[in-house]
Parts: sequence; C-alpha cells; structure tokens
Amino acid sequence: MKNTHNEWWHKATIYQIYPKSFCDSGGKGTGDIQGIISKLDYLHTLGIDAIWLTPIYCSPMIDNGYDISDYYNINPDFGCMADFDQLLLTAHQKGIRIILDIVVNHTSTEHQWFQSALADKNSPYRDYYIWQDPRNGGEPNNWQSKFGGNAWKLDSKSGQYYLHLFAEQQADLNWENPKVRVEVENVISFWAEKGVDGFRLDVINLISKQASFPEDDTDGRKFYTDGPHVHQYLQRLSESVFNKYGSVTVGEMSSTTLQHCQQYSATDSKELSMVFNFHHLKTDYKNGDKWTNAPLDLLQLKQIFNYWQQGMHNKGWSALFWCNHDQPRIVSRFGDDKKYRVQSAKMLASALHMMQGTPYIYQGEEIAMTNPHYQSISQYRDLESINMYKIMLEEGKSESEVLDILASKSRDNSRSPMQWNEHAQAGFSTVEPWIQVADNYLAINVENALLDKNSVFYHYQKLLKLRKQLNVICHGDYIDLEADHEQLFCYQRTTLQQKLLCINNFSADNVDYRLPNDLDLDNTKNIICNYDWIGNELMSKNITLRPFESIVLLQQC
Ligand code: TEU
Repeated sequence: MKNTHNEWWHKATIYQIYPKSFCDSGGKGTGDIQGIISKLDYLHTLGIDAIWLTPIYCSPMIDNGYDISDYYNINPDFGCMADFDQLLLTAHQKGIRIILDIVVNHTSTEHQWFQSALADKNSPYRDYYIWQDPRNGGEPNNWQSKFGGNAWKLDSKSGQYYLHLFAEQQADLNWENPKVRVEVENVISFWAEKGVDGFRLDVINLISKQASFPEDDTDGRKFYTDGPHVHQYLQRLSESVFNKYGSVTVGEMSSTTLQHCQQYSATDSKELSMVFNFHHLKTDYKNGDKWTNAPLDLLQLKQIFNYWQQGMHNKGWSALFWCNHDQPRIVSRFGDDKKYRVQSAKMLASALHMMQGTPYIYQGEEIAMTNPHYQSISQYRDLESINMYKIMLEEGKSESEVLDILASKSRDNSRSPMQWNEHAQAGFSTVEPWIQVADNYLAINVENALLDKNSVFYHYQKLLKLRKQLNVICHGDYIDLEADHEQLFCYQRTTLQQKLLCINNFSADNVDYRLPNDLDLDNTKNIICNYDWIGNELMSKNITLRPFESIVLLQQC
C-alpha cells in the first residue's frame, strides 16, 4: 500500500489484542473470538481504527499461536471460521479494521509440511525447512535460539539437523525454496480475499538466512537478520498480494537498522507500510542483556527516539509502541506503578503519541494495567520465561534473583488476563484462567476507568482524537530539546503552520524548566496534560513540572 501523504493509517491508532487473555465468552479460562466481539463497542469508545489480532490459527500453542499447524483454519480454542467472519463483519460495521498476524518465518513442527518432511527425506516438503548435516559430529553451527540454547535440533532418523531460531517446536521455513514463497502468498491471499484489512508480519526480517550457515562470535543473528534476499522477498509479496488487496502491513523487525527500515517502509512503498523496531525497549538492559534488572537509561532512550524519528521522517513510517504481548507493562517499567500510576501512565502515553508514526495500544495499556508481580515460577506459563528460569539458575543466580528478573522482564507480564471489572477473575472468565489475574484488579479495571472522567482511558481517548485533528502530529519534523537532561524528555514537532512541544517529566521529583525563548506564549495552548491546569493559559516561561507531569503545548504559527 502506498505511503503517499494521506493513507488512512497515518492518522490511525491500532489496538493489539492477545485473544487468549482478552475475554472468555465460554467459561473455559481462555479468551476467544466471541469475547472480542462482545468488547467491540468498548474499543469503539476508545476511538481506535484497527485491531491487530495475534495468531488465531490452529496451533498446539507451545508459543501461544506463534507455532502454526494450519494457516487456513481457526484454532478451536478461539472459536470457528463463522465466529471469525462475524468478527470481521461486526468490526467493519463499527468502522474498525482487522489486521491478522502472519507467522511465516517458521511453522509448528506439527504442521503437515514438517510432519511429511520428517517422515520421508525425499518428501517434496523436506526442502520447505532448513536442514544441515552435522559438523564435527555435532550441531551445524553455534547459532542460538531466541528462547535459549542452540538453534539446531537433531532429527535422529535422518541424521540431519533442522534450524529453529525460536522454540524447537517452531521450525524455520526455507524461503530459498520458491514453493515456500508461493505457499506464503497463498496463505495471505486467502485471508485478504476474506476481507481482512492488513497483516502484521512476525519477525519478517529473519526470513533470509546466509546460505553457508557460518559459525559466529556471538549468537548468529548477523547471519540471518535483514538477510541477503529479504527485500526482494518482501517486494514480491507486496506486488503479488499487499498492493493487490490494498492491505496495510506492519513488519516486526528484530535487531534491525534504520537503513533497512527506511527501505522496508519506504514512501514509494515497494515493501511494507510500516515497521516495528525494538531499540527503545532495550534501554533498561544491562550490557544489552534482557535478563538483567537495570534502571531506564533516559538519555539513551531519547537518543534512540531522536535517531529514528529524524531518520524515518519523509523516508519511511514507524509503528510507535511501548507495550505488546512480549514486553512488560510500560507503567511498571518506565513509570511508577504505585503512587504515580495514573500520572506516569498518562505521561508515557503522551510522550509516545505525539511522535510521528502509527501508535499501537496493547490491551490493558489504556487503563494502565501493571505487571502482575508474580512471585513463584509456578505462576509463569511462557516457554521463554520457563527456559530462562532454568538457564539463569544453572548460571548460578539465586532463585530470588531469578524471580526478581522474571517479575520485571517476563513476557507473561503482559499476558495476565484483561481486567474488565471487580468480579471474580476480573470479569475475564467465569472459571480459573489459564494464567493468574493480577491482584490489583479491584482497583484497576475497565469499569472503574469508564466511570472516572480523569482516568487513563480518557487520556488515551483524547490522544487518539488529537492525532486525527492536528497535522503537526502526523507530519511535523522532530527535534529533541533537552538531550542531556537527566529527568525530562522534551521534544518539538514543527510544520509551517504549527509547533508542538511535548514536555515530560520522567522522574518522581519536581523539576524546573524554562520554555524555549522563541515560543510565543500568546499563541500557545496547553492541549493535553496529566495534572490540573487553570484554564489553558501559560502565564510564564518558567514552569515547574510535578512528578511525572506531562504537558503538550501547541503554538499556531
Ligand atoms: O517475537 C519476536 C522476538 O524476537 C521477540 O520479541 C521475542 O519475544 C524476544 O526475542 C524474546 O526475548 C515474535 C512474537 O512477537 C513472539 O510472541 C513470538 O514468540 C516470536 O516472534 C516467535 O514467533
């Protein structure tokens, strides 16, 4: 789909649903499609334009649907095809588009292609996957799985190894094989033909591997990230499917670069509409290692946003996000999930939503849901968390240290059930859910948020409206105003007609700030903030920001 100046998704906000944890309509303890349908009015009230649904296809659910065993059918845990058709229709009637998750870097090892490849070395499906002979009597190389351990698994029957960059039940597809590329086109066309509006492409920048499979001095990622043919494969998909159906597309880009992202989402749109990257969410990693507890490095966070906002301006298009189903809750992470939960959640929302790109809201973020603060390994469900628990203990960390790290870094932090109301199980289900509800649901839930006109929910609602109203949010350029400030994150967006200043206190202190000299106070309004302000008037250039305070000033030029 072309990135010309007026694409619908330039002023849109997309809401991510993780169906297993969203709403259970059937007393099973897991969410489902009918549950989603029952909440469409709520999402409509929030003001979102589209829903991204994480995978709903048939799957053994080793990785909650990112291990697909049949791309053409709905996982019975979530419902059936008629439920999906009803969702599509009802959402469309309410003006909400549906974006499906496409996982084509790998399939489940239960997929019939892989089963056939395993059963017979001469099967036409053998070459759908990546097989290598042993080297020096062991794994073909030292590449690491993203979930821990070596990325190769021996098939003892054939004596060969297959590659799995994720779990061993997720075998990487061989994109060098043209038949695989045609299968992928067929899968996506099938859903586009049904009327699905777009696709989120899971780890799509990992599909093209360096064919010689060399040893690495680290984990191997440089040999498959943004690999040799990835742009060519995406151009082909775009020509044959996305442009044909007018699909919006967002690629999940793991450990990528600005230059590649400019090309993936270039304004001439030969590849994708927009891209996710994760660099800003590695600013609380010690030495680049996720499995550590380190405070946010605000200077680094600002540098990264500055680099990407300026680098993508007029070149590509970014997906903006703090949260998703793989990330801890942002209010617990970069905010304060206790005393200043409401203020810091609103501040974080404004800080992100005033940037250029398409914002994504992950279910529960709009009511400032927190990490669930699980305390025992028995509360975790995520395979990555359970693997890392074992690995960290083997490395010699104490159990309490490991549990502390999981409580802040585990993917399950975002997967606890959506908190709808103060009934048992937070209104998510009538029975015990597959993963425990956070115990703060009596205070933090949708019903309360809707009743409180000062809630985080209404702050998000207002941000979504502002994006639609103000061109400067969509098109303005970006300058970081206080790159070296240890507590404030202030940036300015400018077009010929408007100037927007987004000023955010990332600390629990009062912080003095002097507004820029060239700001014309008489023509400036405070358009959204998270503390009471008397009117919209700014009386002086010297202001004091309260803990986690955020203000957004708009000057008409
Ligand atoms: O995630 C890709 C990815 O690399 C991560 O964000 C991953 O969770 C992280 O590296 C683990 O530390 C995508 C999906 O979003 C994720 O849920 C899947 O598990 C993964 O791909 C495999 O399909």
